Amino acid sequence: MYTQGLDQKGQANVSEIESPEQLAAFQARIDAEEKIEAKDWMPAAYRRTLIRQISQHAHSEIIGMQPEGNWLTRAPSLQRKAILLAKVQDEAGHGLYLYSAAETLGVSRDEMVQGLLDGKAKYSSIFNYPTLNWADIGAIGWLVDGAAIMNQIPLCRCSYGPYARAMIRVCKEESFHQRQGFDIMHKLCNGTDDQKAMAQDALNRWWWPSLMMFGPGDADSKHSAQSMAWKIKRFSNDELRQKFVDVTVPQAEFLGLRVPDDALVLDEESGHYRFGEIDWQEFHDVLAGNGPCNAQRMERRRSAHDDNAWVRDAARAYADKQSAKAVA
Ligand code: BYC
Repeated sequence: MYTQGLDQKGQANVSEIESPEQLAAFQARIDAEEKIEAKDWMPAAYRRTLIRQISQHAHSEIIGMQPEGNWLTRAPSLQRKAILLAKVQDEAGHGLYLYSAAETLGVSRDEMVQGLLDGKAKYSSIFNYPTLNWADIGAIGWLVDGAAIMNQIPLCRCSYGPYARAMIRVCKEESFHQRQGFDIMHKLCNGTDDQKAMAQDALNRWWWPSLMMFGPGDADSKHSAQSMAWKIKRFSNDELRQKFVDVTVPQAEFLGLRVPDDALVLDEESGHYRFGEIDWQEFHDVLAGNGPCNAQRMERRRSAHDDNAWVRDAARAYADKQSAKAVA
């Protein structure tokens, strides 16, 4: 049996006695590409890793609504506003599927949300950067959703069934998001000189943070080896980052934009782009809460949670009434 809950650091608190035979049988199922389902036996550390990753992923979707929500009232046309509204609603939906997938592992949504509100649980570094103009919405769709797809398509083959299945719909929606972002960039790049300059400025600001989304380099990624052995992750952080650069640089060229990296060069032999050094100090500063918008994002999330307490109270009162009726 396992005990559930989150500890002081927001990590799943799971304890269990595990025999070498159980662990070997579990790894054999993983190696045979069997899906692990919610009621199956699993090592405590596998459960803990999934709760950590899926809840951080869910928090990212929810916090990720803020930079784009900022532009809902300022989108340049009714059509752009409707598209952006649909995209931001999709992100909320992704958060909900992911919280549900994590709940199958024995942690409650309330606990996960509390971990975020208390600042104990992480969310993606990328959402701590500001959206200063409309081109940033294009850059987010193109680069941030583009990076998200690169990372998330392999998660559709994750060994944990509920997470893998949730990711299939998420990825379909992310593909639409990426296309709408590219479409915004394309329009701007084919517009006036000022519009093209806006697109270039947005690329300049979002390029490096998008590369950081993939996480620390493989040598510094403390969870990767185990997560890959468990087939939670199918590719390493650096492999996915390289795939993203290889796909995205030709797209920037097609738009007539310059990727802000003097070291960027196509290695003809390998077919891969070599790129410059990522500023890991900036990444760690953002993770430590010192990015440009960390405080603002958390303050907004906490106030939204408090302002909407009445919705949770009303839903709870309704559910209580319904279950009282069912008993009567
Ligand atoms: N930001 O050992 P590592 C979206 C943390 S949502 C913050 O490599 P792992 C979208 C990492 O958690 C985008 N923290 O870890 C939404 C770990 O910390 P802890 C989110 C990061 O788990 C709306 C430590 O660094 N996507 O796409 O093997 C609109 C060591 O890292 C970051 C997901 O969550 C980061 N960038 O690999 C548009 C996808 N990177 O937990 C778009 C699912 C690393 O030990 N998650 N850290 O305190 C994953 O694939 C993996 O968790 C990661 C990290 C690749 C992110």
